[in-house]
Amino acid sequence: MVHVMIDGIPVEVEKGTTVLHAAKKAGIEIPTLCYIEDLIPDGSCRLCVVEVKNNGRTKIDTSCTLQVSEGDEIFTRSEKVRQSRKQTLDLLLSDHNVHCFSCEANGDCKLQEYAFEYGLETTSYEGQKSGGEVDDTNKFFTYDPSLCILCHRCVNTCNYIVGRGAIETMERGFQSVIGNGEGQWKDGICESCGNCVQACPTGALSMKRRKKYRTYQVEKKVLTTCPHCATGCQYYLLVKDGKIVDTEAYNGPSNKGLLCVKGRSGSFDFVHHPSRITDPLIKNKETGEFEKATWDEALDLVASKFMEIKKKYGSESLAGFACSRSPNEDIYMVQKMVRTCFGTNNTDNCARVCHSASVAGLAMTLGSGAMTNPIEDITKKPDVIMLVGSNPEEAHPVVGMQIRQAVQRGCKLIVVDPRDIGLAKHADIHLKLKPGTNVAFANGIMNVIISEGLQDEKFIAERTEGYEKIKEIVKDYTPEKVAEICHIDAEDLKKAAIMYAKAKMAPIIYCLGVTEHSTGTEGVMSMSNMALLVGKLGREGCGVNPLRGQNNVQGACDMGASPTDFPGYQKVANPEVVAKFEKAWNTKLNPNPGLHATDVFPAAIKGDIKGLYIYGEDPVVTDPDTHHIIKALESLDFFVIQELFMTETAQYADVILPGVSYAEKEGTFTNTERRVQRVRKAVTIPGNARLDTDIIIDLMNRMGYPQPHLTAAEIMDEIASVTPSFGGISHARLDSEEVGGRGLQWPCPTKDHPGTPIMHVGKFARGLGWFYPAEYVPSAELPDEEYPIILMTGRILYHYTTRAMTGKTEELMEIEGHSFIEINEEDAAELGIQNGDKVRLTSRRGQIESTARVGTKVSKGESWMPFHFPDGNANWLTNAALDKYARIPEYKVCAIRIEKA
Ligand SMILES: Nc1nc2c(c(=O)[nH]1)N[C@H]1C(S)=C(S)[C@@H](COP(=O)(O)OP(=O)(O)OC[C@H]3O[C@@H](n4cnc5c(=O)[nH]c(N)nc54)[C@H](O)[C@@H]3O)O[C@H]1N2
Ligand SMILES: Nc1nc2c(c(=O)[nH]1)N[C@H]1C(S)=C(S)[C@@H](COP(=O)(O)OP(=O)(O)OC[C@H]3O[C@@H](n4cnc5c(=O)[nH]c(N)nc54)[C@H](O)[C@@H]3O)O[C@H]1N2
Ligand code: SF4
Ligand code: SF4
Ligand code: SF4
Ligand SMILES: [Mo]
Repeated sequence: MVHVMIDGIPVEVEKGTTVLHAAKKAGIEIPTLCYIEDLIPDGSCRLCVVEVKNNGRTKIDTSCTLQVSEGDEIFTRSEKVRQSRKQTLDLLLSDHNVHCFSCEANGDCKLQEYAFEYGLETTSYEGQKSGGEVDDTNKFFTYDPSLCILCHRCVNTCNYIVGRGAIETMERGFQSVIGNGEGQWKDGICESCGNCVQACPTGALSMKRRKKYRTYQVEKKVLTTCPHCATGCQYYLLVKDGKIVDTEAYNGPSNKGLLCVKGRSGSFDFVHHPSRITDPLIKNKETGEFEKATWDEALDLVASKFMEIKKKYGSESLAGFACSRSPNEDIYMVQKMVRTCFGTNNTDNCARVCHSASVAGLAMTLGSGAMTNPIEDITKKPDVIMLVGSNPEEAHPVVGMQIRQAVQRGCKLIVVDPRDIGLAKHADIHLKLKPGTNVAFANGIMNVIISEGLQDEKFIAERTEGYEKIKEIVKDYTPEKVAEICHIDAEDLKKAAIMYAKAKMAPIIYCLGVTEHSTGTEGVMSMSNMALLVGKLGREGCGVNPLRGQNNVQGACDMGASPTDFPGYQKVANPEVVAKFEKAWNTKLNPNPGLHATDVFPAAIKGDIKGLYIYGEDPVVTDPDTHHIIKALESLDFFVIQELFMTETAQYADVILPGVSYAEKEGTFTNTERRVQRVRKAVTIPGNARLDTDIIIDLMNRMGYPQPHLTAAEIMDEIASVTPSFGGISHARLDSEEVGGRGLQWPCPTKDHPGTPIMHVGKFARGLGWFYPAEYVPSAELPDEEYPIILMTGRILYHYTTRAMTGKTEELMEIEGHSFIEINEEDAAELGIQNGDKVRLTSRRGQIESTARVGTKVSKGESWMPFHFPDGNANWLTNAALDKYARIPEYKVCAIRIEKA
């Protein structure tokens, strides 16, 4: 420890601490312009200088670089210091276009703030300002060199925090400017995340939307959770005149002050979009047109129709799905309505088509289907990361940024993905395996680990079961055999196995490339098999980590929107559980597990399901084999959807009930780390739309279940009372100083429990970890002469699922607005297809047109396309083959034919 005096205050800090940090500890703020926490100091702005006296010597130095020495007497505001800072600011202003009144950053500029503080109105230096051309080629922001003080915060942020390296300091004539090397901003690899803009202390980098407001006009800033992916980034919504005008990243536990382009720029246009449905709509049976109705008309019709169907065909002829984009409180009420009023367990959520294989698989092998370790833990600590079938740079971009930071820090990266995803470039080993062969790959890894003697015998003996069987099975999966099945190099497989096994800390991070297969659950269990074998579970920097998809899909599963589970994974099949909920909800409940969402559609075609309630999903766009989904919806007697927009699916509804978006209500989302975080109301409800929970509660009452009206906070109290793992969670606690904006990670059984960051420490949730004996089984539909190419599907950075929300942000549509298909150059050559050509794609189920992107991103015989775009949606082609355990469809593999259109 070192002892120093700062402005007369004695401070004790660790050796190696900078003066800047020591001052902070003493509660003294030193002005900085270029400094970024956690990075090696740039020391370029020189504003943070301090005066230090020690052993009779005095010096002026930058506090961000200078480390404290025993006995230092430090002055942060002496006359010398003030003069030095004034001089620095004077110089900065000499080359700064001081037009503060018309500058968008007026009132939100550190240079302006410090100039005021140090009494500078203009510069004392005469002469020409260097200026330079404004670069406004980025869709969302502008760079104005005449306002740039070359502090490098933007470059350092992009290089070392975002890890993208899209910009640099360049010499242009006599002057340095910031930009993308040779061309303009748009020509580089910038992903428009805007983190550099938020880091800029002046107006040099400025969001274009700031033209529409000034900081002092912002009437409130509301801290909330991003409504897109399950990273759970925290940010403020900035509200002016009752409308959201901007966002500002908050230093949340999973996002560390970062956002991706969708969170920063694609999360509020949709809220105020004119296409929002704001009145209940009933379809006129004769004209087929929707007509506005009153709430009483609509709710009476919905309640009476469902009760009529129940009377005529029985409870099991009804089903209701919950929306994984909506808060826990909403989802809890939806499943409660289905169970208490419909009288069935036919309830589900989009996890069915997403990570149901994780929920089922990890519950079987470990006892809990959730991500085992927090994001910070698996990106800051490990020495190896194994990334399987996950494209976090696009699908969980703020996790992707943290993985890029890990690689920069020296962490090794193994990427197991059929495509050259962005992170493959940063990987030490990229196993570009054939789609649908994950189980063979994992068995191959285990074969190598065992033949090298790298398995953790102690862990296996003390904490697992089933080892002998899996050992027998993987004997057959020699590197050579696996190399042949997976189309990879046997040596690379060996290297990857050894790298993973020998690592001190190594998490497996995986996503839909593992789950969305007809053998998805076995794929997931193969992930836990690998981790069990080397004892990399239940401890720091390790684990088996499914990156959950939707902002609240973890929550939707936790809240019991599941045909087999009540809230908190309490089983419908257990009569004691049913009895418990009968008591809590004061009604008789159906003891039979329900149908999975993917089985509900075929059941509707068969006539077994007659009435369907969908709360915020768009299966016509997102479920596999669109023809069969439309046929199912058309087969229903009565179909109701509760939505924000007139989606493709909504068009098939008999009644549309307008709900509200995340920015218009209170509640909670649970991110992929099992972290329950607050969603807060920023703006008022538009038109005649109503709170989703109020709609559900009114319906419950009209269907004969006496459900009192509850606020979101009161609903959470009810959830806590029936869900042991949520026992300690309440809105009041989440808002409290104790929790400090960090959310609570379940299991959190009691009000004084701090939450559980890492699962399975010391003991698995199921007792012993189970090695599942998985054999490789090929995908359901393999290429043949007629349909010779494998089609994989997935997502891109700029759009989110159906684009219901991101599609309302024009700039995102301008960046990527159309369907495309990635084709290997050899296949393209054989087919006479060139980059940019229109192509016709045909599978056994349908035909669409799209545009070819020819290259080597996918291997020969394989192709890939997103499902975001209506002008050629992959789901007309995909195969509804289902996994036997989780009933998840095989979105990642089907066979198609490609022709020039
Ligand atoms: N921008 C954006 N982000 C999103 C979403 C979005 O729509 N847009 N959706 C959210 C949702 S709902 C989810 S579930 C997540 C999904 O996130 P991810 O699962 O990361 O995204 P995908 O693009 O579906 O697929 C991931 C990768 O799997 C690879 N893959 C395909 N087949 C195989 C295989 O057989 N084996 C292996 N090892 N890999 C394979 C693909 O090449 C792809 O790179 O993203 C969430 N985040
Ligand atoms: N080919 C292919 N298809 C896929 C996938 C794939 O990889 N390939 N991935 C699958 C995956 S992982 C998923 S998760 C699904 C997603 O499929 P969906 O869940 O169908 O897609 P979303 O676009 O998220 O639909 C959410 C809807 O809810 C509405 N909504 C949002 N918030 C609220 C709210 O608070 N209240 C109300 N009432 N409505 C709200 C939105 O307007 C939107 O229309 O797609 C699947 N489809
Ligand atoms: S927007 Fe993001 S990717 Fe683009 S330059 Fe700025 S930090 Fe880098
Ligand atoms: S653009 Fe902003 S952050 Fe970047 S160097 Fe210039 S002033 Fe600093
Ligand atoms: S990473 Fe996900 S949660 Fe974070 S801002 Fe982007 S879309 Fe939102
Ligand atoms: Mo998903």
